[in-house]
Amino acid sequence: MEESVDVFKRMAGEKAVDYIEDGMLVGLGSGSTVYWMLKKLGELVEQGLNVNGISSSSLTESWAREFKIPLTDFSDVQLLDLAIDGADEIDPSFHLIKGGGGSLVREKVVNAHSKKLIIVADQSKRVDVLGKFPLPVEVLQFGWQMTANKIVELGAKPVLREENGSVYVSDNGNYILDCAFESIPDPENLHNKLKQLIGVIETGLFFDMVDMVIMGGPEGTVVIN
Ligand code: ABF
Repeated sequence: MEESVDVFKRMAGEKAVDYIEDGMLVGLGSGSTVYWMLKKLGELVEQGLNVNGISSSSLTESWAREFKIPLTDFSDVQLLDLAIDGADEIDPSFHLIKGGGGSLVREKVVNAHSKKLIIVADQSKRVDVLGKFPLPVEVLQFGWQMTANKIVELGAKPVLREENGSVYVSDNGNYILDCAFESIPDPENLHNKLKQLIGVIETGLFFDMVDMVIMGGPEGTVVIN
């Protein structure tokens, strides 16, 4: 089972490079599905494809360097042609939960400054209503307990993320609260309420951004737009 999920991620990630054209500025998302996109893109770059990427996490940056994908940053670039990213949950309206890998803020910055966003995922990420996956919310370290209390008032059970026995610190130097809500039928409304709380930097709810979803599953890759 574990093995087939990896195969589905690989199929979706590799398919996404079909949409990358010569000369494009590409937002490079994060996660294990995006890894396969990067690997394939590296092969195309070696064969002469001319692209420049902007990474959404330090791990993505290290993979991009490994695969010799040229990188740039927002000091040089106003708008990307295409961003390709993963997701933790995708609902039928293409609302997303992201941030399981801890890079939600940079992913949102990159995706928001792209003309087009493609999400790559294995089919297990598809849900009817968001919320089974605890919603990652990036918060300021200072006073994070107060921020967590306010999030409880919105109906969640926030848990401070840890990694290898230590508190997890994002690429931006912040903490992440993984917030279990019963379900999230109105992602935009919840996002707006969370963003009003002092101490909340960003939420892992993404909406009105996705143009296409490429999903890997037993039937092969399915492109939904
Ligand atoms: C990133 O990759 C995150 O937003 C998300 O947590 C993760 C998706 O997971 P996967 O590793 O399964 O592709 O885009």
